[in-house]
Amino acid sequence: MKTALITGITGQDGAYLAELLLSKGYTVYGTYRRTSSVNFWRIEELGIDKHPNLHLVEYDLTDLGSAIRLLDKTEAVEVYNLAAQSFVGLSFDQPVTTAQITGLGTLNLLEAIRIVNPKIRFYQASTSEMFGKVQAIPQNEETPFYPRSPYGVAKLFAHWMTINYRESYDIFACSGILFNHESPLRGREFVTRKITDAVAKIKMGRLDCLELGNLDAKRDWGYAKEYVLGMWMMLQAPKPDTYVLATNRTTTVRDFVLMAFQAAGISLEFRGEGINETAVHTATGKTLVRVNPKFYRPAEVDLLIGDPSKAKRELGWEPRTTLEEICQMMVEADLIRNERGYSF
Ligand code: NDP
Ligand code: GDR
Repeated sequence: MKTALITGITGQDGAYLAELLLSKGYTVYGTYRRTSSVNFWRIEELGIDKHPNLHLVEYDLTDLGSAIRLLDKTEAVEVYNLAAQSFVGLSFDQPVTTAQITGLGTLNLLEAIRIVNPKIRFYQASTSEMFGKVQAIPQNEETPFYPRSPYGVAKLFAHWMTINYRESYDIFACSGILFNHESPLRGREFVTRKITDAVAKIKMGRLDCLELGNLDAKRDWGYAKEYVLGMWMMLQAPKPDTYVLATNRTTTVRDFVLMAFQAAGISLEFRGEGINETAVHTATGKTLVRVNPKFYRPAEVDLLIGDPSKAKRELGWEPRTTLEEICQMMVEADLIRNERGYSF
C-alpha cells in the first residue's frame, strides 16, 4: 500500500486527513513540531494516535535539510503540506515568521521533492485568503488574487511556487484553494470554535460574555472532514491542477453567533451598532456578546464565497454538510468537553 506524509498532523486538517488515509490502508507519516508540550489531542480524540500504520515524526518546515531527510527516510509517494502559521490575526503581529513558515516552508518541501524524488505527488494547502479584497463574486480558479494579510501574501507565494514547480519540473503538484472549513477539531483561536466553546461555557455558567471583533465579515464555511477528502481526490486525479473547494454559501459572523447560541437552546437578539453592538438574551436581557476592537484586524477580508464547480466536474467532489449541522456538531462537542472539565 501507499505511504503518505502529512505535515501538520497536530492541526485540524492533518488529524482528519490521517484518519482518512489510514482508513484507506495507507502508511502515514505525520509531522509535529518539537515544543515544550506537544499536543496530540486531535489524533487522540479521533482514536488514531496508536494506529500501527501511523508514525509521528519531528519536523520544522523552516529547515530544508530536515525536509530532504524526511522524504528520504519515509519514502512517501504522496506529500500533503498542511503545516503553516495559519492564524490570519497573528500574521499581522508576526509577519516575518509567517512568511518563513507559511511561504518559504512550502518552497523547502518543493525543493526537497525536486532533489529526493520528483515523482512524489504534492498537495499544497492554499486558501481563499489569497482572494482577500475580492475581485469577483463568487471566487473561482480564475479570480485574480488580492491578499489582505501577511498570511494571505505568504500563501500566495507558496501557491505560485507550487504551480511553478509543476510547470518547470513536471512535478505532480496540486494547489487546493480551500475556503474556511470547520469542525469540532477546529483551533479555539478561529472564530467559529471560539464562539461554540464560549456558548458551552456560557450555558454552563462558566463565562459571562463573549467578546468578538468584526461581526460583519462573511465567510463560506464548510465541513473539514469533507475538505480533506477533496485533498486526497486531487492527488488521485490524472493530472495535477488547482481546485477551489467551497460550499457556495456565505454567512456573517453575526449569523453564526445566533446559530451557535440557538444550537444550545439560547435565543439572542443583536442591538446597537459598530463597537457598541451587543447581543442580549431575549428572555433575561443579559448581555452575552459584545464587540471588542482588539479583535479587529488592520485589514479585513469582508466577503468570501467560493464556486466549487470545477472540483465537482473534474473530481466528483461536493460539500454535503450544512453550516447548521456543522455548528450543532461543534456546540455539542464543546458542551461535552466543558462538562468533562477540559477543552483544548
Ligand atoms: P491548524 O492551525 O489547525 O494546523 C497547522 C499545523 O501546522 C499544526 O500542526 C502546526 O503545529 C503546524 N505548524 C505550524 N508551524 C509549523 C512549523 N514551523 N513547522 C512544522 N509544523 C508547523 O490548521 P488547519 O488544520 O486548519 O489548516 C491546515 C492547512 O490548511 C494550513 O496550512 C492552513 O493555512 C490551510 N487552510 C486552512 C483552512 C481552514 O479553514 N482550516 C482553509 C484554507 C487553508 P503545532 O500544533 O505545533 O502548532
Ligand atoms: P479566517 O478565520 O481569518 O477566515 O482564516 P477566522 O475564524 O480567524 O476569522 C473569520 C472572520 O471572523 C472575524 N472575527 C474574528 N475572528 C477571530 N479569529 N476571533 C474573533 O474574535 C473574531 N471576531 C470576528 C475575522 O475578522 C474574520 O473576518 C481561516 C484560517 O483557517 C486560515 O488559515 C484559512 O486560510 C482561512 O480561514 C480560509
